[in-house]
Amino acid sequence: LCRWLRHRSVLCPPGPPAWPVVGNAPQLGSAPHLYFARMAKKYGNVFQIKLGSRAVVVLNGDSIKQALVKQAADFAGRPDFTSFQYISNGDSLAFGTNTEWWKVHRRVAHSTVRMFSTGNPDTKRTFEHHVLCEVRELLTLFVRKTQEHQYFQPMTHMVVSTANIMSALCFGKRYSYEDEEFRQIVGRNDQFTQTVGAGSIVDVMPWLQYFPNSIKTMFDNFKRLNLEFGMFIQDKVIQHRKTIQSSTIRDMTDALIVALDQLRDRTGRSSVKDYVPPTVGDIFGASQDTLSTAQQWIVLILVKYPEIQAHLQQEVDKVVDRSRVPSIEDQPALPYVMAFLYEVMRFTSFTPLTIPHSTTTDTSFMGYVIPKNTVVFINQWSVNHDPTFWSHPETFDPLRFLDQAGALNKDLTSRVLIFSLGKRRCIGEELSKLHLFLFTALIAHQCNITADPAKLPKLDYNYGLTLKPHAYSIAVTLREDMTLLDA
Ligand code: HJJ
Repeated sequence: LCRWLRHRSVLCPPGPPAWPVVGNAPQLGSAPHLYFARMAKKYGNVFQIKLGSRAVVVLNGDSIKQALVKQAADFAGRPDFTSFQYISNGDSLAFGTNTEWWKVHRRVAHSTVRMFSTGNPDTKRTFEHHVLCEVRELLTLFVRKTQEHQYFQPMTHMVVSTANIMSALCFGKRYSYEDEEFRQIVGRNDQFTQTVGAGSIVDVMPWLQYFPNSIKTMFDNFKRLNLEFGMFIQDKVIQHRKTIQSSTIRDMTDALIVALDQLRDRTGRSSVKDYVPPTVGDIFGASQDTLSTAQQWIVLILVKYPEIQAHLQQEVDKVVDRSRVPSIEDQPALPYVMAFLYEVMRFTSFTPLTIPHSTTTDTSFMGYVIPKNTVVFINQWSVNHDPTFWSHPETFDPLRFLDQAGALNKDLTSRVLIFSLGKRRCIGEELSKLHLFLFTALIAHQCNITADPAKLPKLDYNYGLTLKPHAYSIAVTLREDMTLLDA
């Protein structure tokens, strides 16, 4: 098709030569976003590769805004990838295609998330309370682990901790750190994100799943985890439907039941299936995975750069004395904490590529022709590490976001791309930023975290939809007194 188009003097995006059968898949390596950034230097921000037998257009830098904002409708699709069909039985909002019904549905999901987090001062207060309780549990556990083992691995505990906050909002229930069932449900984020990340091998060469090999094993595990996750969610929704009273909405599941049932009646779509489980599944699954990943990076960076940890503590101490704990209202007075968070998002770019997009129609884009149903990868990492915009992009430096007067530079923070843009942008952005602000301010106020001096922390990671840092060990001690633990 490309050759034919070139003949007719309309152009497909350029790109590296591809092998038969596998295409460019072997070149992706262990960090596809870095390979894509190298190819963008060579071929430009819009280039094309082949994965298996499929053409994939990769967008970098400024071209991303053009596609997702200016030509939003053309780029709002999702590919028919094999792995996506197993996520909530193919009914996931995030992985599903963009239809009229989907738009209404997304709006309901977004307002439900807001209703239990950043929607108004009351919901913010409740949300803050959940975060505070979970951070208190987490730090109590960390201090105990440090007393018992000196250095310990904090990663899985942070998964349970964030999952608990979201479980409280979604289902009105938290779990103990020892709860085996809950750890099973939220303990397989690595498998999930590796299977659905852009460039995942089963999606571009689906026939591999039928041969007995490591890809088949991985994919079988992925199917099992989605079945078990789906059963966990389904069970929650059934329990909620049994006990719901529309006069008192207890949690997000109740809110979604009311809103989606109403919508179903109003639009006369009574035959339509129940979209509550896939919607609450997306919200719970996405938030616990991404927020725990963010926390893992935050703690790793705090021990990697002790001087930055000290700087955070100094700022928090200046604003919050020992008689209380940091709260939402302190945010405007803590610009360094916010600068730190933006730098964590920029530097790690831990969602380096968004969930893959596809074109919904034949489209002409920045001088190229892209046919309908072409897979499109969005390289967020390339925006956050563009050396023509950021000075020393490979240096971790929160101060880049503060102006001369020490205030947060909003023009710069808005240039960090990690929640995507346009019709598919994240619905949890506000919740996430609030959660991570509270988490960071609370741990800076309450404790010292150090790395095992025998094993210096590295910033290596495993690639997937989210980048997970490799396992590391820390020690946690409380700072001079015990405000949080006594509270
Ligand atoms: C999950 C981890 C899961 C779902 C959903 C249904 C919506 C990071 C980015 C977007 C998030 C994408 C979404 C993920 C949904 C998970 C997550 C897991 C089962 C699920 C860019 O999250 O282990 O299992 O079933």
